[in-house]
Amino acid sequence: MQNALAEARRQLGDGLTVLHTKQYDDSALFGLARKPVVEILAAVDSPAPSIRPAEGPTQNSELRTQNSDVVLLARQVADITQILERMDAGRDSTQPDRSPALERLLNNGVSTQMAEILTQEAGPEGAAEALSAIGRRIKCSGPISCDKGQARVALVGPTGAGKTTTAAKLASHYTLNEGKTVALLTLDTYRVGAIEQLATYARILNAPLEVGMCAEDVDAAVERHSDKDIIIIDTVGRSQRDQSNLDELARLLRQARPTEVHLTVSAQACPTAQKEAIDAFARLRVDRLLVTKLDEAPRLGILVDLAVAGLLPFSYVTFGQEVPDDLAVADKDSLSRLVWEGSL
Ligand SMILES: Nc1nc2c(ncn2[C@@H]2O[C@H](COP(=O)(O)OP(=O)(O)OP(=O)(O)O)[C@@H](O)[C@H]2O)c(=O)[nH]1
Ligand SMILES: [Mg+2]
Repeated sequence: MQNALAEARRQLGDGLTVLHTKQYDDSALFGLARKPVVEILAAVDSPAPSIRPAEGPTQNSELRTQNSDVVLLARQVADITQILERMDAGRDSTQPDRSPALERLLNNGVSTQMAEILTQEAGPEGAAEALSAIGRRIKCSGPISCDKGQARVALVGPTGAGKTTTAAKLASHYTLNEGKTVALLTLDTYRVGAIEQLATYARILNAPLEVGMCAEDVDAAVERHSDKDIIIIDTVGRSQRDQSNLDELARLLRQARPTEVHLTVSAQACPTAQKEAIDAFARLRVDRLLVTKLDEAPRLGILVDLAVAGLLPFSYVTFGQEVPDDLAVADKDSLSRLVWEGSL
């Protein structure tokens, strides 16, 4: 990390602002030649335009003094005119001048830094330009991929994010709408009622439910359902601050050899908790971001910050408690519009 920061400073200068850092193992070559990778997202302020004193053609000191007096007076007049214009427009003169686009993004919950970057890129007014600036930051993975053999799809994330409900939605959708064979595997033997919650859905769908208490259980369950198109793996909710329990979950999950790991975060959680979750759950090799509870979130601008913080593609979004209806495959244009509109 230190080397990477030094390199960033060498390339961008000392005035850089680090927006985001992330460290992970590169799992190229089937994990044989794993090496640590450090990602740094940094911004550099462009230098402020320098104000030059008016250049007079004369060397005469009296004239130079008059010149600088005129410059000073002109600045004061300009300042007063600006204040009067703001008062005319009924705006608070103590607030910095914000473009409508910047104002809108901030109201929608986009972070100040991100909103400024987006409006610099898009210009002050245009919705189309703002939408494409947002869209450039949002990547989507598409739905569960079953093309290359069995998909083993794990949902991990903080407590109460909506993992079990989303596991049920996915299982219902793929069983009822896509005609796939699905097995459910839960690694949540910790929370009271957790197994029963998923068992109810499994019964309705007539899908097998396996419980993985230890590595051997998980191995056996995966083996037993090797003929299924999809195994959906629900996991215990863990706080992003609980490192040792996260390690334990990582060990158990590895045993299931998931082909996709979706970090499930609630759109309604506070931005700091969402970003902490992205950092903490990275050790579980998450490769997709699944955002729940869009219906409950008052300000969806945060989606663009999530996209940049995680550098992960969005997989699905959920927007209600109905199984399986309140689930959709994430789509770049719709997510960009949600950031621009602010809510559903
Ligand atoms: N409004 C709304 N509620 C949701 C959505 N998804 C899940 N919920 C509700 O959120 C609550 C928690 O959902 P669970 O699926 O149990 O969450 P979990 O992540 O499995 O929770 P733990 O296993 O305890 O970590 C339940 O009341 C769900 O009905 C959603 O998209 N919108
Ligand atoms: Mg659960």
